[in-house]
Amino acid sequence: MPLPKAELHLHIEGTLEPELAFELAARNGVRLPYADAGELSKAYEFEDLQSFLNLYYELMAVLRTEQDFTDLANAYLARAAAQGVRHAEIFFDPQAHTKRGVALGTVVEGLWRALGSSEANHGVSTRLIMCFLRDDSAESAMETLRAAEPYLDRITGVGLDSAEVGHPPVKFREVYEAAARLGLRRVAHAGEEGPPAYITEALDVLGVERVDHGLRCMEDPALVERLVRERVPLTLCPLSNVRLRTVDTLADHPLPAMLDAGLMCTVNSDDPAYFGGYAGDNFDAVRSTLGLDRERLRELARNSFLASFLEDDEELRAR
Ligand code: ES4
Ligand code: ZN
Repeated sequence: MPLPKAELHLHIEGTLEPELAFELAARNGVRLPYADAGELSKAYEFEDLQSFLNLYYELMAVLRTEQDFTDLANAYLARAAAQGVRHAEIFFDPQAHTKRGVALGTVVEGLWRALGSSEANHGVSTRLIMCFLRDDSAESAMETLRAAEPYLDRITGVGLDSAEVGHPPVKFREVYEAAARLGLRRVAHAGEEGPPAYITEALDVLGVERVDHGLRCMEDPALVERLVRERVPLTLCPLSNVRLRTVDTLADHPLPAMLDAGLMCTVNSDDPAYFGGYAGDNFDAVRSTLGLDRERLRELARNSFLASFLEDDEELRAR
C-alpha cells in the first residue's frame, strides 16, 4: 500500500503522456512534428526550465475540446490514485489555452467533469488552482482573472508559473490583490530558477500561503529562518529539479538538509509526464536515493495534508 498523500504541485497540462497526445492529435486532426509517441518521448531531454516549457506549450495544441480536458484529468487522477494520492490541488494554465482560441469555459468545464466526480471514481478529492503565466503581461493576467469570475465556484486559488527569471512576483501585485478580494487562495512558483528574493517578494507582496518549489531559499539563511518560523509550506518537486537541471543529480538534492533545517517540505510531481514520475515515484526516488527513513517520509505525507487547502474535517477523512 503506497503512503496516503496529497499532491499540491501538479500542472494538469504536464500530465499529458505521449500516447494520449497522439490519441488526441488524431481525434482533433492536429499534426504533431513527431512520427509517433516513441519519437516524441526522445524530445524529453531538457537543459533548463525554458527548454521544457517550449515542448510543454507545443504539445498543448492537441487539447481542444471539453472531452480532451476531461480525458487528461481522468488519466492523471487514475495514476495518482494508484500511487496513494488521496487529494490533489491541480494547477491549470488558462492563458496557454485562450491564446490558442480555446475558451476558458471549455477548459474549466472539461476539467470539472473529471474533478467533480473524482472522489466517487478515483477516491481522490480535488481543488483547482488557476495559474497566470508570468512571462505574459500583468494586464493579460488581470483579464484572465476577470474572465474566470463566472467559474469561481470551481476555482480555489491562483498561482504563478512559466519562465521565472526576469518576471518577479511584484509584476502581479494588483492581480493578486484583486484575487484576494475575490476570496481566492494564493500560491506562486518562486525560487525554482529565480533568486531567493523572489520568494520573499511572493510572501510580502503577493501574500502567498505556500511557495511552489522555493528550493533556492537555501542560499539565504535569514530567509530559511523566516520560512521555518512562519511554517510556510514549500511544494518541492525532486524529479523535476533533476530533469530541469536545477540540481545536478538527485543525490545532490537539498531535501534532507531542508527537513533538518525545520522547513515544512512537501514532495510533488510538477509535470509527471515529462519528468519521469508521478507523486509516488517522487517519494520512492527520495527514499531510495536520499535515504530518507520512514519517519521522514511520514512527515512529508503529513505535511502534504496540513499544507493543503482542505478544511480540517475533509483533511481527516482524506488521510
Ligand atoms: C512548470 Cl516546472 C514549472 N515551472 C514553472 N512553470 C511551469 N509550468 C509548468 N511546469
Ligand atoms: Zn510547477
